[in-house]
Amino acid sequence: MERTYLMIKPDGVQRNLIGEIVSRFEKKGFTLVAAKLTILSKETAETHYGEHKERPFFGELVDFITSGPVFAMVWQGGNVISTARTMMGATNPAEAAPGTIRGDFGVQVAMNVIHGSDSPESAAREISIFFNEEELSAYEKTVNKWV
Ligand code: RTP
Ligand code: MG
Repeated sequence: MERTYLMIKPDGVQRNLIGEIVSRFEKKGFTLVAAKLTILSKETAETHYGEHKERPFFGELVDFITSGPVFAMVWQGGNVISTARTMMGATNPAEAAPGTIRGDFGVQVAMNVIHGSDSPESAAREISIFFNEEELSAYEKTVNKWV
């Protein structure tokens, strides 16, 4: 069963969107296997976004993601990595389709509400940055046979 790392960014937490966003993934039929509210250290943020360290916006990205609590989550389900990215919408909320999380709730590219792993390799790497193996609850929901 596939797993992905999703993170509600500081703007989403400040704007009281945790419940709305968790609800979308629950209703879709995915299973939450870990979650916590946490403030990232600069080191953790730089590790998480390491692929962007040469980009001009890297400093702003790290400053923003460490500016307040994030809601870190691991979700499980069939094809969850790419389906979650579809549900999130385009990186720039101005271009994200209505009905997607970024399309419905975002305006600026820097404050685009949510992060999601973009590949199985990223998911494994990112999950291990934020959660220990013991924090991941392995279980099955019987309702999932219907979705
Ligand atoms: P994320 O990693 O946060 O899920 O977003 P993503 O895959 O859709 O986009 P990515 O290319 O990985 O970019 C990471 C984050 O950097 C910010 N960004 N700012 N100022 C800019 O031009 C710019 N471009 C990207 C965004 O907040 C993006 O989510
Ligand atoms: Mg990315």
